[in-house]
Amino acid sequence: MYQFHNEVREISFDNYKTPTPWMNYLSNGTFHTMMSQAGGGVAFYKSPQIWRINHYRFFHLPTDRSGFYTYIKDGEDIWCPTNEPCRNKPEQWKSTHGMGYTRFEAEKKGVAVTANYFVGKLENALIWNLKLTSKEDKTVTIFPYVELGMMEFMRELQWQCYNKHQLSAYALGDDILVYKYGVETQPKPDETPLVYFACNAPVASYDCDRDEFVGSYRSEENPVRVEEGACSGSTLYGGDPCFALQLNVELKAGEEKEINIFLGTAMTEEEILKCVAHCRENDFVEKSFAIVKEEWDTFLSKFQCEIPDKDAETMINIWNPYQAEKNFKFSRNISYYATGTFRGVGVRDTAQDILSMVPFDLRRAKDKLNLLFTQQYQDGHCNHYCFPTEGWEPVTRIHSDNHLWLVMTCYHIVMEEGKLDYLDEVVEFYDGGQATVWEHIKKSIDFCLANLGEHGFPLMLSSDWNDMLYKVCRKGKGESIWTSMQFGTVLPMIAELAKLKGEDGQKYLDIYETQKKLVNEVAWDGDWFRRCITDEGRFIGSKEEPQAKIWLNAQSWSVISKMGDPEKQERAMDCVKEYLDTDLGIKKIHPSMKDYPSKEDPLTYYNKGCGENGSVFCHANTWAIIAECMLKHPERAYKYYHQLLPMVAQAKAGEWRYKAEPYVYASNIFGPESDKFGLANVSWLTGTAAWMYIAVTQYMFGIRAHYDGLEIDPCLAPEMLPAKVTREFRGCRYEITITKNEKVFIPYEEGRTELKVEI
Ligand code: IFM
Repeated sequence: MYQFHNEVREISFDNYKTPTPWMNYLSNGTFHTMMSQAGGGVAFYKSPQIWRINHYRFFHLPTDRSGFYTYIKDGEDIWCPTNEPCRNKPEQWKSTHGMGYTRFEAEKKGVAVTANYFVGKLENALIWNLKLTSKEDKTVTIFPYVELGMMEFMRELQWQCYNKHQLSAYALGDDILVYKYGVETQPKPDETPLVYFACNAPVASYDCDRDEFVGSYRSEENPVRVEEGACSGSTLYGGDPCFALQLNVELKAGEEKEINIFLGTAMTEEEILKCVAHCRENDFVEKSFAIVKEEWDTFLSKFQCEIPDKDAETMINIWNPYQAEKNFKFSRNISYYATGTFRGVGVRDTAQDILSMVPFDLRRAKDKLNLLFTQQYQDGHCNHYCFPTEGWEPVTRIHSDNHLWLVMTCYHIVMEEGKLDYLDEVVEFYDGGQATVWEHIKKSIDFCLANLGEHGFPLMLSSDWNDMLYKVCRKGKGESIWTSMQFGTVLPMIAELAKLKGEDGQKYLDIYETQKKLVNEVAWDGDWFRRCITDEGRFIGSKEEPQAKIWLNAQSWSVISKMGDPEKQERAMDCVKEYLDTDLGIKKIHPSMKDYPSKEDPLTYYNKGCGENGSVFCHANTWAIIAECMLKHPERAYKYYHQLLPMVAQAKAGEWRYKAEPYVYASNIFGPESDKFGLANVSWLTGTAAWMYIAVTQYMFGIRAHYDGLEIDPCLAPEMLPAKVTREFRGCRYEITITKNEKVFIPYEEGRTELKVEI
């Protein structure tokens, strides 16, 4: 079904019928497209919530419609290089996802088409680079097609019947199609672009009215105009819009014809004319593609490895950092699973995503973190989500963890840079006033400290990292033992920063000691750490409870925070192995819940083994890997890491059980208490991406940035040894060869550009 081609950083598919659409993201930072292996997908300008360009019918059958199609009419034969959506299929076909592009190679009756899709830096447009050849002289008619939608997907669902009459799609001159989303009360009319569709070949005709092009009781599978061989020249001032072009192409035997299609955005018609003229310049497409390639080459070259485990190598060098960058960019906004309708920039999620950007691009990391600081209030707490592009009001729920993630991310930025300057950047508070980054993170600590519960642990507030726990704290008394451990993780970080700044760090270490004592004395259950305390004072995650007796995070973070007494850490992680490991990932809790603590008011409505209720929660697995590395258990760390490599988990579960992509991590995998054990869910946009990358690079390889140098503290199993790693750090290329698990520290030396290290 698929094959990796690591030398060119690609994965190819020889069958379009994957169990679910297997996606890629094409993006220049402003114009974005999510595209499947069969050409389905969705394009948007900046935000899929308010500037979505085409329809993508999430969850509706048929799967993966609509997309970016080109119909080839060769006599009576009609087919698409994307394979979908025509029923008539090419004789030969292959598609490929690469770094920022997706390519289709197809052939039928002597006509071969290569269609390369990407979004370049030079214009905000999805470029479809088509190369056609024929074995004999032929004239074919080709129809590039996009089904447009209302830019605001939610408004479309609610108000389509009226607002569709405020849309227009028309021709600018003879051969550029324009779509105007002119709907009243749209949130940002002045920033809403026009959409254009153009190409660099003569246009015989076009359609802007979807129903004219597709016809009645038909679909994108069999548009009537394609069957008839000609577009109708329709425009649309009210109705359901589309872009379809009719291009009559003469092919000479053996000669290649190149045609480029541009689906782009610009603010005015004048600007569209300029953009299209630019797109049509001779070397525009080639130049644009070269930039995409070069940018990804440069980005990924910052950390590369060579190890015996080739699946791990594929993920570390290519797909894991690529996926993490998409999370950084899109947060949890839009994927095959997330409809891009309501989730903005989540403070908790994004702060974690930034961690994986730190070694790649400090400025990008800082700018994103600064955005999160704008969501912080003077008292130190944060909004939960914000919508900087859409301009909507944020979600203001107060969770116990959001503000603490800011401290961790800030710490890692400073460590990577080896300078304190970032702490002096000034950022506004959400409720007025401004402060330096340093003041912001101190407020995070203050807030946590000001919100401790009866037992002394941080109050859960609206929940901690685990969304499901919102019910234990509805009366405002529930406490989070895990947040105490998160607090305990960042307290030494802020203490170190304070010391570097010449301020008192001891007070943070004192708080740490108090929390640590509580963790060991109050949270310890005999064999593992309990998870939280309900409003009523009931301990969740205890042997005494009938269900959900053990929770993964409370064990892994007892190690990460170094709060658990050493023998308790060991015992807790042994229990993880014993009760939670499934050999296809580690479950988040055991046993899964049903009607717990009561049928009337259960903690969760998730079925057993699904999502938050006893699935393999991949994001949380990363912390177990880190914990095992910190305990110096290389075999166990490797086991947990290896079994979740997407291609490994997929092979083990079976392609048709696992279903999701074998090249990116999923958020969760149905656990053994479900009859769908092994089904992966919510791929691409998940905190797993950032943390899995951190787990392997910073804990398994053990390459960690410190203020005054680079620490290499590997915890590698024999399957990962010997390891050769190239890591860029403060302008120096470190070529590191690791043959054994021995710690070294390399003090930073200014001006050094290359260094070989052998361990
Ligand atoms: O931490 C959350 C995240 O914010 C959204 N997905 C689920 C995670 C665990 O509950």
